[in-house]
Amino acid sequence: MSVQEYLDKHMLSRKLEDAVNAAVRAKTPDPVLFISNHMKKSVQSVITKVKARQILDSRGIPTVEVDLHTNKGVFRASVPSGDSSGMYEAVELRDGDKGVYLGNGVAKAVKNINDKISEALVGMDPTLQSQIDQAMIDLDKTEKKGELGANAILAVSIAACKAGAAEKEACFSQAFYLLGGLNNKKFMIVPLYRHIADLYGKVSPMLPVPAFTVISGGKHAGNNLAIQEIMILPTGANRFVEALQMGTETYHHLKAVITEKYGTHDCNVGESGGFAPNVSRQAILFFREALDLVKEAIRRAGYTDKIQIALDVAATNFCIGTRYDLDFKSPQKSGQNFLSAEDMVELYRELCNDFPIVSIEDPFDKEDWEHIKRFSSTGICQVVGDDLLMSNAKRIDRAILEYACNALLLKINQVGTVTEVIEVVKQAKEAHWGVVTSHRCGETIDSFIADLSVGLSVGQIKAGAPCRGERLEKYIQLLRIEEELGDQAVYCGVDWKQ
Ligand code: 2PG
Ligand code: MG
Repeated sequence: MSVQEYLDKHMLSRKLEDAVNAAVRAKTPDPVLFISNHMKKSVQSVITKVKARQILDSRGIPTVEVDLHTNKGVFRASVPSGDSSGMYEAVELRDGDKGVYLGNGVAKAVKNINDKISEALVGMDPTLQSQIDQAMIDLDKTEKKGELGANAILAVSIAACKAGAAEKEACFSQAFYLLGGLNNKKFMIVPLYRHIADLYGKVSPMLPVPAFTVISGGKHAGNNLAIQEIMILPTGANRFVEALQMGTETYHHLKAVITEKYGTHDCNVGESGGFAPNVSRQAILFFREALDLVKEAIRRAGYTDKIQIALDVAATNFCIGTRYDLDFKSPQKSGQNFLSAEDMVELYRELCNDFPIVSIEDPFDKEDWEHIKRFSSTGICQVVGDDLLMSNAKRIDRAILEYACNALLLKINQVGTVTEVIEVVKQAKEAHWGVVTSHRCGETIDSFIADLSVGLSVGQIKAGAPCRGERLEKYIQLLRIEEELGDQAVYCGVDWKQ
């Protein structure tokens, strides 16, 4: 092909002329940079390669990280993993070779990305999220993504979402320039949360209320507390930045309260950063004593009435038959600390009365539909289904039909693609449920769920304590988003149930 033929084929002189005109109209101080950016943006973006690697999550357990290459850049994502898992969630593919990372390696998932997924996605437009996700679902061919691994598929799906947002920025700003539009970068950026809102079908972005884990127990800590998490919700803040400050100050006051009562060794933290004190071992005092510590910390911080409390009981972990063993972690069980489901209903009722508890997650075993329904019908507080639902569309359907709970705990790695995540959020919102976007105990520094919570305007996010890098990355991304939205930023606050 001659040079002239090449220029004609790619309409280069026209594109160059457009770029020069746009630079003149924009009165840019740096025309060469402007023109080169403009030319780059006039090229349609396509996926050119998908490259994965095995990394470690915050617990030191292998997980998947992916670099999705387009002809415009490289977009990185990684996936979390948790302690609880169940038969209804998407399958996390692990190698199972006990001699390597104790069987937890993800080399197969990585290979699936580098070979099969990369080959299937090369050439696709990253803005077409649902087509990308469908291509991976078709390639996998199993109901729970067990062939390629949900950990492989989700990592690519998130990276594609990031690439899609970046590409929209290009198209959007090009349209502005061509229309002789604004030379103001602020108007030209399509951030990730906006792209997610577009994929949902336009919702107004909102900053969620954070549920900071301040006390850890259950499987997340080595103390004697059966309940997995006690969280604080700064619903009385006016902005996210204020919520972060309130939560963090209370967290530090709690450290002092625990130190005074039990000594510094009880300030060790659990997997999500909550303190892990050993509380008194009598059943009725069990929850109450931990809640007293939190209530006192809120008081000392000066936020009584502005901060409310949420619990993740994760009761499946200590349900034995039809009874709940509050001493399940103790090697010297007294045998005194069993409660029936009826006792548990009564206990929750009393606790909600005595403490500002507004939300309880998994108050009963994941198959104890009868008692969760009974508890939800009291209307005392928000009842969140986590292990109960496993973010599974069919389980959510059943729970909606049976009025089993009234909020979804959204764990994106139990779903497996961004498109399906959006679908389950729609499902929950149509039922007028609350939605809590959730981290996992094994996290990475990927902050995708922060953008997701804003883009889908879910109202609530739980991402652990206001400390430890992998938890903070989510909260700090929310700070950045609030800053970027400026006057347009809306913090859910008292409207956290959305
Ligand atoms: C939960 C989560 C997050 P895991 O139960 O809500 O705290 O825990 O990731 O261990 O399932
Ligand atoms: Mg939970």
